[in-house]
Amino acid sequence: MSNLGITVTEHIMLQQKYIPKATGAFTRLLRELVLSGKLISREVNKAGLVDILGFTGETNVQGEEVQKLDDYANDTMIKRMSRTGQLCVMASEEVDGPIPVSEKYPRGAYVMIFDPLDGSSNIDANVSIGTIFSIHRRVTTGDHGTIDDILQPGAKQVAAGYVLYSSSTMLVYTTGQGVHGFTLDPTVGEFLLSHENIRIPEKGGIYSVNEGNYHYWDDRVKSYVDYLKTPDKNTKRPYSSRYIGSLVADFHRNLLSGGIFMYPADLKSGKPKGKLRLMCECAPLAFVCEQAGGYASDGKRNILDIEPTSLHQRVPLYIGSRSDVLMAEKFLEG
Ligand code: AHM
Ligand code: MG
Repeated sequence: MSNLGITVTEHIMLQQKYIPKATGAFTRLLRELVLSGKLISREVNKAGLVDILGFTGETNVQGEEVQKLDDYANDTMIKRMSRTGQLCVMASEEVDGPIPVSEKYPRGAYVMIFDPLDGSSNIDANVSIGTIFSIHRRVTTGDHGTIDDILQPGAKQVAAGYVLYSSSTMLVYTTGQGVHGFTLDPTVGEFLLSHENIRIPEKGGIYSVNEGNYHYWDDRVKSYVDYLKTPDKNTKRPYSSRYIGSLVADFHRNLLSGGIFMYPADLKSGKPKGKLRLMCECAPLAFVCEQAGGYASDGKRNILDIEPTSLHQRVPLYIGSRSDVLMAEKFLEG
């Protein structure tokens, strides 16, 4: 019988039976995450109606202006996830260092890293945005978790996914048993399974990149993008260009349709530098992508194999259909 239509909570509980010695702790954690996604979705949806749009006037650790919805999403994630008693420490794109779990709550065996509202520069224009999350098992043994629990390679993730706030709100997640997508039915307030076992096409026909940065790219990146635009019937080129400028939305479209999303290193700051953050953006999407049959690279190596050295580390990102990302790596070899 098809599972379509079952709620995400039922799905998480069904998945639990595949995890040896599962105690239910992980299930409780994911359930709270689902609720956080619903709360953020509610605020995003009414953003145009109440005085919640606009800047708070503060800058975050990345030097960007913080918007009120970013604040709300960040607070919601921290408060709700702390209460589960399943986390020992957290990290957020919006917060400089590790976020301890309040003394009021017990500490648990997991670590959560998140980008509370990715693509938030798009909020004012009603463009899709998303929450990205990554869960690891803790590796330290003290009372509280530490930065060592956070700085683990993506390959160690036990779960990852995102909530996409768009024409409908979707939750997509993996616990290493494939990738599953749920659409929020606002009439009943439940995420219902709508995309079971998502598989990304081996090769796509879309490339997504901010081509305005072309002149700041390395020649090898330019050659790859030029190649994608050069007509050739055998390899179905030219590819179509699609770029929203909202990572979750760009990634999600390519996950379903096939293609490659890139944020190459550029020379805007004088030295080659990627924009996207390894821990809270690239690694979780890389895990989702790999579980769907795709691949994510920094141009040379698997994103999931990178040993992080700092919490807000940025890396170049090439992610999507396997054969397209492998082709990008080939071009970048030089
Ligand atoms: P954010 O986390 O501050 O919102 O920045 C990340 C966003 C991604 O969603 C998107 O892929 C990228 O920045 C777009 O960058 P650009 O405007 O340089 O193309
Ligand atoms: Mg972000």
